[in-house]
Amino acid sequence: MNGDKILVTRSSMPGIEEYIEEIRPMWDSHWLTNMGQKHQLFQEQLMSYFGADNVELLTNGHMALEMTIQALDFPAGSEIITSPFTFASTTHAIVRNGLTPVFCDIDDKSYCIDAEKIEALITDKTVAIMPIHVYGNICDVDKIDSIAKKYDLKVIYDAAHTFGEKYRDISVANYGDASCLSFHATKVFNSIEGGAVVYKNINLGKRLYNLKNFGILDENTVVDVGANAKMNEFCAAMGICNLRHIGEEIEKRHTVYDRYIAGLKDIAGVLCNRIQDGVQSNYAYFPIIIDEAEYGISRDTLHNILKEKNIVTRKYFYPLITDFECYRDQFSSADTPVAKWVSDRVLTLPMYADLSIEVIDYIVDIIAKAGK
Ligand code: T4K
Repeated sequence: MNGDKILVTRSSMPGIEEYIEEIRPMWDSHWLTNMGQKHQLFQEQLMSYFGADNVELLTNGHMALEMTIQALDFPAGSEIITSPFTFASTTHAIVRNGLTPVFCDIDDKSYCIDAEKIEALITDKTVAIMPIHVYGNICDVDKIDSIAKKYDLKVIYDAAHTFGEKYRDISVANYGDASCLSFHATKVFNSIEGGAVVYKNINLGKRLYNLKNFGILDENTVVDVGANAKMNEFCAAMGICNLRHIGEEIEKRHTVYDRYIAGLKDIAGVLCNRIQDGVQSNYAYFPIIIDEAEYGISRDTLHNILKEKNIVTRKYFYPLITDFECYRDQFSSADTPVAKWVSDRVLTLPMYADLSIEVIDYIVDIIAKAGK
């Protein structure tokens, strides 16, 4: 270890020459954005990668969520059932569409929505369920699907953490009416900034395409109150390059995951996230839960000890959404006790493809010695 900080993640990048080759044609075409050739090619490559008929590219994962909700045209005052153990984006996407989030608690193993608790929250205003595949753990897609069918609800998955994952040999992006992915710099797969919606209904796609370009249909016709959420050519080119290396990227993360598990599995009070049956994981994050009673010190104390030794961990996801300043007057974290419990104890350790065995062992050693 040298004195450099080890951050919670580090963007994967192709070789610089590879990227330059990919963007070189733009110096001839001068075509930089607005659904150019790279956009088209990246979209086609993703359809093939996901095994999906329909993929719409957007500027980021947040706009994928926000525009999917807008495109579904829910009546004002509608409610969407979601969970509060997530990044700000999920709930903000609902609220920024003028709709009401209804918070369901999470499962204590997968950290995803507890599907058994969804039905009790359905009212005559419920229009959709927006579950999150937290850390790339997969929600109970069968149960959610059957509830959605029974009550005629849409299912919009926040699949921001799932790139490259399969569940029962199907790309995770194919579940629900729509799945929204993030290609942010911090993700397993990045296009610098970027996002996509994988969807089933062709009309949803037409609206998304329109909405991301100000609602413009043609030169003389604007049919919708859209915004600007188009992926530019430089981002699409980065996506094309990174897609060539995604298999190797996930394999390296797998090695990191295995090394952490080997080092941490026997430390009392440190609970590791386990890969679910039937899931081909992308090893997106490495969360641990600190049970202070058994471990001897709190999550926050461990966070600080690691920080003093230049290891920057993050509390994804703390505080709980319902405790955010902008929401705490409207919701209570007491209504989702499991989510609150997890949020108060979780720490995500550094995780990226090139994290060395030496550094992983150093981190494990600190964690092993910090407890009682
Ligand atoms: N839904 C869920 C469940 C999500 O987790 C997210 C995003 C979204 C929706 C929305 O998707 P996007 O609209 O973002 O596509 C980060 C990311 O910005 C965010 O994408 C991600 N979730 C969230 C969990 O983490 P911060 O504020 O923690 O990022 P930041 O800037 O502190 O970066 C973390 C570490 O990553 C840095 O310490 C170093 C490394 N890094 C960061 C950047 C920006 C790099 O290596 N390269 C970089 O360019 O939110």
